[in-house]
Amino acid sequence: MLNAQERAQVAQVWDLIAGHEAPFGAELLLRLFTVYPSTKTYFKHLGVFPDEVHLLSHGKRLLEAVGVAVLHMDNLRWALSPLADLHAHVLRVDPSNFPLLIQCFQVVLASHLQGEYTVEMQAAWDKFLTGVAVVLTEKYR
Ligand code: HNI
Repeated sequence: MLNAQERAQVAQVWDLIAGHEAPFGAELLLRLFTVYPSTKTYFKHLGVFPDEVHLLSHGKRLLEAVGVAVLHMDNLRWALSPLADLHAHVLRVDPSNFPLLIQCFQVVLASHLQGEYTVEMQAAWDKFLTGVAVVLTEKYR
């Protein structure tokens, strides 16, 4: 899926996030819920204005799963299989929500890394996160 250079770029950016999954994940969710309020319908249990504790705890879980995906870039289908089951069969998240999350993810990375986040890194992360989304949504059929 990703070539050697793209893998290196994804790993290089992940090194900056690893260890800070909770704050990065919380910012990602806050952006997602604010920019695309319809995504909040899946998180009704967090209330109309999800508090910071929930954003941090769910954000941490989400980003930790992205970390697992980074470690298993070659075998995403295997590594994310239980999460794919959860999103398709239990949570029933409409697949159209995944590109929205990817877009917010890109904004989080760009706003933190600024000039360090090269166009090549953005392209590599787009390809990588799209691969994650494909795996998380393919069990819908
Ligand atoms: Ni997602 C739960 C990872 C996209 C809605 N999600 C999880 C969990 C992980 C996770 C990890 C926790 C699983 C557990 O507790 O066993 N989600 C991911 C990843 C992506 C993603 C890696 C995409 C890259 N999820 C989305 C999207 C939505 C979404 C796009 C809806 C807009 N996820 C949920 C909901 C839950 C969830 C809802 C359950 C939340 C809860 O509080 O239990």
